Amino acid sequence: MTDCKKCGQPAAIYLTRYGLGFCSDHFLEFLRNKVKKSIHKYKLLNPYDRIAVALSGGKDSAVLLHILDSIYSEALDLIGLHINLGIEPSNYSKISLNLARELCSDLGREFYCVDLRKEYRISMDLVEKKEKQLKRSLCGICGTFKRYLLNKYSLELDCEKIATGHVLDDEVSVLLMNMINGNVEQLVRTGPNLIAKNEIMITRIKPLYEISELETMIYAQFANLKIQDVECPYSKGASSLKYKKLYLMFENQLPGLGITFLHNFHKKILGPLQEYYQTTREKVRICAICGG
Ligand code: Q46
Ligand code: ZN
Repeated sequence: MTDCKKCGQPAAIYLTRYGLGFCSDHFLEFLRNKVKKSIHKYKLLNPYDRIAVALSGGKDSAVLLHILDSIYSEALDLIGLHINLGIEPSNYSKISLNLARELCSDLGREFYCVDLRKEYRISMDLVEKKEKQLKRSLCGICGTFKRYLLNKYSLELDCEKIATGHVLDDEVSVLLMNMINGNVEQLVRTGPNLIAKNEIMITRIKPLYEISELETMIYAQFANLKIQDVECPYSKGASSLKYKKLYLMFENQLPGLGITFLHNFHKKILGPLQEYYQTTREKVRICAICGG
């Protein structure tokens, strides 16, 4: 039996990637410190920022709010922002909303919910019924609604930034997907700190950028967080899930591959790619203006 690296008590978890064991309290501390390091490294936060935290009711965003609240308690003004997507099967949206609201109330943080049905008189249930007539995937449409509404309401709520619960697994699998499909426009817009380019956009930050989904799962369990345990009924067949499986296959063969890929992409590939993208975009714009 392994002991906790910090206190010598029997370890509740052994992390093969680091070769370290921790009791539950010291695992929570270990993960908070990891997030803190990413926040400093990527300059994600300033003291007394007002931050909207996109809360889905699921584990990653719940862990994000819990960690930010634990690290910064008084030093950040945190607001939970939830989008009710109107998904009735398995009571999905109702349960998600209640969990997100409850977490904010437990932590004494402001909570705000935006209802898709009130905004657009549409729900994801209605979108699903029309799926065959649509050219985009359900998750693609849902993602656009969410990005737009999170941006709009975090600005209306006078927030400086919006924090999302994207974890390492999400980032690596999306990078893989965009590289394989040659989506340069998407590739140049990745990273933990997406700074707003104008006043109608808000800066988007990802404090869990270097944290794996397995780590958020363990954190949620050790911190006794109540989280949505039902999968979204419309997630089946989503291509992002297929790329995530592909990534995990690689990661199982070569532990640490994901974080190395992410670091190398940002250190060595992103800069030249952004330069290339700027020059080619400029050419297209010139052609469009002169009609050539
Ligand atoms: S809620 Fe929406 Fe997700 Fe459901 S329809 Fe897809 S994107 S899976 S995170
Ligand atoms: Zn310990």
